[in-house]
Amino acid sequence: MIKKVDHIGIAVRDLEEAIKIWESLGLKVEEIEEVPDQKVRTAIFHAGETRIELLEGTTEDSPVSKFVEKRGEGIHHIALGVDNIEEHLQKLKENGFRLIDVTPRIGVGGAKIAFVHPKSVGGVLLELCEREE
Ligand code: CMX
Repeated sequence: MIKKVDHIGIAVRDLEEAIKIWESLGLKVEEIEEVPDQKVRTAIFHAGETRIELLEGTTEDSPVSKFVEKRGEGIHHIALGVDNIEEHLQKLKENGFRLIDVTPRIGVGGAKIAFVHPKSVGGVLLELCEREE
């Protein structure tokens, strides 16, 4: 089951500068976490129930650094919260979606995550995310 939009991922050049912008909007940063496996540093906010993750690449070859170089800062991905990520990945695969991750990895906050290629989702990088609530 798809439960909700788990979060919106926003690619930024400089995490501290981006935090200032989002705090000026009236949100409060809750946590800053580095995820070496994804080569990102992330700052987590909540706007009501909606989680927002600012993402800064930590290496030149980070997917986020490459995105910012090529397309500039902005919305990087949308994550759908699901209850059984392996089952969802299997369904998407059967329906012809191009999976970036065939098996889930561990992402921000210890969630199980997997990405689906934007070329098969109408230009949107989609993340599936299963987390303990
Ligand atoms: N949203 C929409 N389109 C995107 C995109 C994004 N985030 N990133 C790349 N694209 C587009 C590119 O513009 C390109 O389109 P064109 O061919 O029309 O120019 C196409 O997808 C392929 O891009 P590419 O530059 O050839 O491929 P990359 O080497 O940049 O890889 C992607 C793109 C999506 C496969 C790679 O970024 C990836 O594997 N992402 C998943 C992991 C990830 O993003 N981790 C960081 C976040 C981690 C977290 O939140 O925990």
